[in-house]
Amino acid sequence: RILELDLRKALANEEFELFYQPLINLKSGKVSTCEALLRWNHPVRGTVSPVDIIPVAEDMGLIVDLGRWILRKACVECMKWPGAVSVAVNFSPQQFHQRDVLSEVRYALEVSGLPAHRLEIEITESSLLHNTQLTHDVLSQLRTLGVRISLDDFGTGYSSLSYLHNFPLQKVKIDRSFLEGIDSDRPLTLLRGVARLSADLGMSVVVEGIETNEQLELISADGAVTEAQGYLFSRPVPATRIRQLLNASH
Ligand code: G
Ligand code: G
Ligand code: MN
Ligand code: NA
Repeated sequence: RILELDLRKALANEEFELFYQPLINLKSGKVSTCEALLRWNHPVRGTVSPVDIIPVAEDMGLIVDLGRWILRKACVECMKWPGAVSVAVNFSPQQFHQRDVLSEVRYALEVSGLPAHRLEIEITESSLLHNTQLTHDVLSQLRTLGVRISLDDFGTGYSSLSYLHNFPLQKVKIDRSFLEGIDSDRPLTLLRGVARLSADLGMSVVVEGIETNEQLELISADGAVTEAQGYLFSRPVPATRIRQLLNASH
């Protein structure tokens, strides 16, 4: 387990970096959004994955400060991209439920100059576990601000279809576990059903973890899925690389 002191120092010393992975709009074939993914360039351990960082940062209460840094950095980077490419930022439940989440978001938009409609906030089902008035209020206020909310990793954890219509969400990202075996024998029924339901509820639908052309064809067939993300298009890459990639394709 990572030393907490290390993590605090890392934030002060700017040892964190954001990588970006594109989401492809299936109609236009162009990049619609890039998701920011945290990396830590540890002086001794090398690159540390967010899987090892985020839970520790949550336990020590550092996630709010770290999340603030991530959000601002991602908004600033997005301003350098061509066209109207959006940025998606992952929010941990603690970050989403912090008292002044709305002013955090408003401030990040203000200092970066990024228009609100180019920011997507990715939350997971665990952020919606407490179906309280407060959760609804925060989601509604973010929507009023013009920011879009995306439900990440859908189909893992405590998945409830009721989330899809009980909360004001603009996008659902179907977890890559739904793809397991679809190009061999397992039918696509479940993935297609969730995609169709989400589309009928007025949401954009992303399938994550696309690695092969066969998978891409299978999910594109009935038009419910609007975007795809995965190694087939690009792995997460550093900021300079995503800028080159976007400039070359826009
Ligand atoms: O980039 P990678 O595939 O290693 O990410 C692993 C996990 O870490 C994913 O579930 C992703 O959502 C999460 N993660 C990556 N970056 C961030 C971040 O900036 N904030 C939060 N809360 N989670 C992140
Ligand atoms: O939970 P979240 O969706 O934010 O996690 C994103 C993670 O998924 C990142 O760590 C990223 O590296 C990983 N990822 C992205 N595309 C693919 C893919 O096509 N295949 C696999 N196995 N992992 C992927
Ligand atoms: Mn995500
Ligand atoms: Na995901």
